[in-house]
Amino acid sequence: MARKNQTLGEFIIENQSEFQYSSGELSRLINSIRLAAKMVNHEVNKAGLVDITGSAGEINTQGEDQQKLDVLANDTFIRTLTNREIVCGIASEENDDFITIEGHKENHSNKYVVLMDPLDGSSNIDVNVSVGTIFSIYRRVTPVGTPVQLEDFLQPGNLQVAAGYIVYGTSTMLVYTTGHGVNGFTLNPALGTYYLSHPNMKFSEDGNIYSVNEGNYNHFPQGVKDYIKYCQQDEDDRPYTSRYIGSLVSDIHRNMIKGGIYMYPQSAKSPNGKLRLLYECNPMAFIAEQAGGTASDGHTRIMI
Ligand code: AHM
Ligand code: MG
Repeated sequence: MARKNQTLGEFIIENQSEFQYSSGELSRLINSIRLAAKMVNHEVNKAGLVDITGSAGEINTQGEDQQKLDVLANDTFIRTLTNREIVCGIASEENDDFITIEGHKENHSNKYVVLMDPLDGSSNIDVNVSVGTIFSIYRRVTPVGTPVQLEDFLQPGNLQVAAGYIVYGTSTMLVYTTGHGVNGFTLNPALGTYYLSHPNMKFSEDGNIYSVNEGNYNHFPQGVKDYIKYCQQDEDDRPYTSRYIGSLVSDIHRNMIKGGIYMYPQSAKSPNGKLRLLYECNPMAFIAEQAGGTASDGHTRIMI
């Protein structure tokens, strides 16, 4: 039973049994993510004070200019998860290939793989706008004790066992689901402890926000253009309000709390849309559905 203001540590222990495979491993994994998120938060908060903003001078596997903080967040999450020998594999938006963790233990029997976007929206860092981390957790499908394979990572979204995000905003929050609703924890930076501030998060039924990069409007499919015009019409409770940060985690976090829709449709620049299925769409879809919302690619449910 979630109690407001209980710590994330207490919450994890008390709710361990809700998790269908309940071996304690997933709890330890969420604990490691909580630790890495604290370290990344510490670095993000120093942006502007020390030389960590701007480009790292590399292009990542997605063809994008890596920011210094992308690299730092990526290293922090990978190091924390690897050192604790808590997972058997990691795939990151910033790495060309997945990482196999063999472990030092005699019977390295970790069952989970983590997929992550370590610092989403990082182009916003230089201008002091919220960024986030997104993670998605699956049980491996290949035999325990053997090196992970690509198929352990390329699983359909509906097989996720947990997913979450951290938003580094005016305060830092860790929000996650294991398929039993969504809970949000706010970091008290003085104590380094997360407290349950948003139990059982649900999309508001009567939201009036739409979030989309309207700079791409001319290239959107006709159906999307019609929908945007619908949002803008003077009728009933419309026009709706347009809010777009350009930081997926923050945009969805706000829309979940206030009620609204987030869209990244295809455009000339991004014929398949911009968001990545494994690192962004699947985890955010799991959270959205667990919060009473829906997540679609415009035709079908994302979590298939
Ligand atoms: P990133 O993973 O390289 O940071 O890109 C993903 C981000 C999302 O956070 C955001 O919703 C979207 O890209 C914004 O794209 P655009 O600037 O084209 O509107
Ligand atoms: Mg991203």
